[in-house]
Amino acid sequence: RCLGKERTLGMIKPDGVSGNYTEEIKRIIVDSGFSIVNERLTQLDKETASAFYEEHSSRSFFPDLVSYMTSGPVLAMVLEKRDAVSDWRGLIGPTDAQKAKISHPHSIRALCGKDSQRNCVHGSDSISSAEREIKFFFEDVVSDDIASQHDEL
Ligand code: DGI
Repeated sequence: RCLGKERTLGMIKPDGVSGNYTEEIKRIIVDSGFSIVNERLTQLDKETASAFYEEHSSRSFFPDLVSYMTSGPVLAMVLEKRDAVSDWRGLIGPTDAQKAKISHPHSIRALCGKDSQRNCVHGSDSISSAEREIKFFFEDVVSDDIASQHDEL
């Protein structure tokens, strides 16, 4: 791993995968200077999706968010480059895809997102979130172990 490089978690959400945006998004990722150092296509269940978005568990949209995130497979990717966390957030654009289409027309959410929930892609919002989220998908956290840990919370 080169000095100065950083890693973030990128994810293509169920609408992005089922809408056949995977190849186009990967092209944008590589053309923007990221390396895709690992990837995993997986189906989240209710427990794992709830654990991933735990910080939003008290929000009114949480049940809808969990059913959306479990509606089909997601592609989780470890993305690496200098300033990966903030550069990937910049590339995906604002949370609300409707706003993204106006303010960030070249962003990925403008390309394939629908609204503030079905926004096609995810990106870690800080270096510490990136570490947690990479572990979540790539150190076997998407497994029965974590689901049962979450149940005990
Ligand atoms: O980090 P982001 O994905 O840009 O945004 P976030 O951390 O504030 O929210 C995480 C996800 O929760 C977001 O991608 C979609 C969902 N969400 C956020 N705000 C809303 C929302 N879903 C609905 N339905 N309505 C919201 O206002």
